[in-house]
Amino acid sequence: MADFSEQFSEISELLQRGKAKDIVVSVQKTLDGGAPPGEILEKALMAGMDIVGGKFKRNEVFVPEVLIAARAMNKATETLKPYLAKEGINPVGKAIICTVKGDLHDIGKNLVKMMIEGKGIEVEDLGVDCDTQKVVDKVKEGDAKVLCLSALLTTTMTAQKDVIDALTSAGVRDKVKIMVGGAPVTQSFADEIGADAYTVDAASAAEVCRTFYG
Ligand code: B12
Repeated sequence: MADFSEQFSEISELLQRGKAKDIVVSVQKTLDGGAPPGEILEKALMAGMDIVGGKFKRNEVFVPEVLIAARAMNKATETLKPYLAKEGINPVGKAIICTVKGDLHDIGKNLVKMMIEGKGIEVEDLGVDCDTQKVVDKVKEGDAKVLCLSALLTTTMTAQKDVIDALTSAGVRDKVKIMVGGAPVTQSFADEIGADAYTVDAASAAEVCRTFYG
């Protein structure tokens, strides 16, 4: 088994420094060298973002640095996408995803979207800071079987409950299975707000999502 640890730390470094162009080149080179895409995601990109997260928490870096690291992360995951999403040819069904009202974090959402697409499910992305009413309208109009709600702040995770309550009031709660996630979200919070599923990461989110399509 080849050892890609040097390439992984190079990618992690580039992510931390927010080098969007260089990281794309480095990820592609590492893929061409035979590294498994899932390992690049976990051991290089997520590992790099963890380091940025730690520094952010300790006030060693600030919002602008985190933003450029996030941009590099999104570019790098775009490069990985065709390699991760290999299963689906004919979509087995549709899902909706968004980051809830008041919340601008989209890296986790984008990863969940990508992994679900990899299971052959078409995903409509309503973006970040998504209005609760917009989600309700989409569920009403659409043929989506699953709704995925992402929240990264303790102050916005309650908006996941707002969406569920609004769907219930609109009489369409049972049209969709609702999955919730994001760093502050837990299984017990998911149970408390009446979500159908919670998972801790994108890979298991995709596994669970796929089960809702029979
Ligand atoms: C990047 C980042 C930002 C970037 C976001 C850029 C972007 N395009 O996303 C910017 C700079 C904009 C930002 C801003 C802020 N941030 Co911020 N940010 C982060 C950081 C460093 C990383 C988040 C991330 O992308 N992680 C990597 C991804 C892959 O992980 P993830 O999102 O958790 O997703 C995984 C799982 O949770 C799961 N998942 C995610 N969504 C879903 C959905 C479903 C349905 C399922 C099943 C699973 C699932 O799967 C994913 C992949 O495995 C975190 C620190 C951290 N360690 O989390 C802070 C953090 C989330 N931010 C924080 C804060 C405080 C803020 C600000 C308020 C800072 C400020 N003072 O302005 C603002 C708020 C802006 C807003 N209104 O949203 C705090 C939140 C504290 C709290 N408990 O509420 C954190 C924890 C940092 C800290 N320790 O203080 N931030």
